[in-house]
Amino acid sequence: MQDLQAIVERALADLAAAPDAAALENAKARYLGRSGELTALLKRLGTLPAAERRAAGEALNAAKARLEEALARRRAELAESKMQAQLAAEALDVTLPGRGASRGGIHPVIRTWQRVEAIFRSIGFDVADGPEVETDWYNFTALNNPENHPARSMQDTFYVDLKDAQGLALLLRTHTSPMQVRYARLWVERHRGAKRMPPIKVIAPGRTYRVDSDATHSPMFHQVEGLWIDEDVSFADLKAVYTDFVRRFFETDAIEVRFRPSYFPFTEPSAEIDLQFAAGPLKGRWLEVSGAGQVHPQVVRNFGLDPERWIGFAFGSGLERLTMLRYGIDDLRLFFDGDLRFLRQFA
Ligand code: 2NM
Repeated sequence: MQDLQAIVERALADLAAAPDAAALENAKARYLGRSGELTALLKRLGTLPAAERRAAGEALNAAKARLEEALARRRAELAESKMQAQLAAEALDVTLPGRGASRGGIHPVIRTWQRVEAIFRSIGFDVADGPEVETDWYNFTALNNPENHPARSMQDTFYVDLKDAQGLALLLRTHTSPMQVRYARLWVERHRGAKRMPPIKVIAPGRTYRVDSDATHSPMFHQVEGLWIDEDVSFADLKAVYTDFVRRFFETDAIEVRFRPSYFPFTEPSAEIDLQFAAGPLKGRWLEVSGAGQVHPQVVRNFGLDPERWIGFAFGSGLERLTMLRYGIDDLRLFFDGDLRFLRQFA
């Protein structure tokens, strides 16, 4: 069995040295395969004299067991190093610095929104926001819009294919005044039974929607509406508050403010508010900036208040319009194009 000793040593060396799974399986075939060297010896076992057969058989089986054990060990080694190589190749260095993100900017209309909030907060107004999908009641009825008013038509208003819990139409709010109705009614509710209800002083900035799209109208636009209700709030207060607002908003006292008679269903009397700069590129032209008026008695009633006792004003301004005047922007569409050459100027 000189042969066997040599075969086993060679086989153990080959198996241990196999560089990969394919080489290992080849080495296995050379010794343990159907025409392998050890298999050949096993096949010759039957030709040996009976006296030698037992010892030779034991030696061959022991040799076979050693080779199989060596094969299994090398298989495990190769599998382990393959996995380690894969882990190393797929490793992520989570400590690397990022590739860098560029800094965003605040959209000019949102800058206006923030400015308006800061100014009105500083004179004691609360800021309210709420649903953009409104009920017909809050958006129109509570605001004294007649049932057949054209603003209520499908031509002018985005209706939603859903009804509220009472089966009433839902729509995208066409102004932020429904939020003021919500705010006023909650205010009244909260102070029910109190000795004295504090004044309602609130602005409602936010997105509004109308079926309108051309060079000077977009289907979504931003409004801010203001509301001040107390027992003695007058049109003079409206003039003072709004004049103070535009002077602070445009950062100049060289602005004249003019109130022109107008009509809105939710105010009586109603006015358009115009302003005129005494200097600068817009100097000398009356520019329309807002609608306003004394809140209509029916609307006060819809707030849950007695219009014989409670009185006040409301106004509504477009944030796009205020932004265009403040920065000298001449095309509304620039706000919606997302052109970085435009937007970067405000970042
Ligand atoms: C405007 C013009 C005039 C207004 C009225 C109300 C409310 F809720 F008190 F009835 N909020 N906003 C109003 C008044 C809005 O926008 C051009």
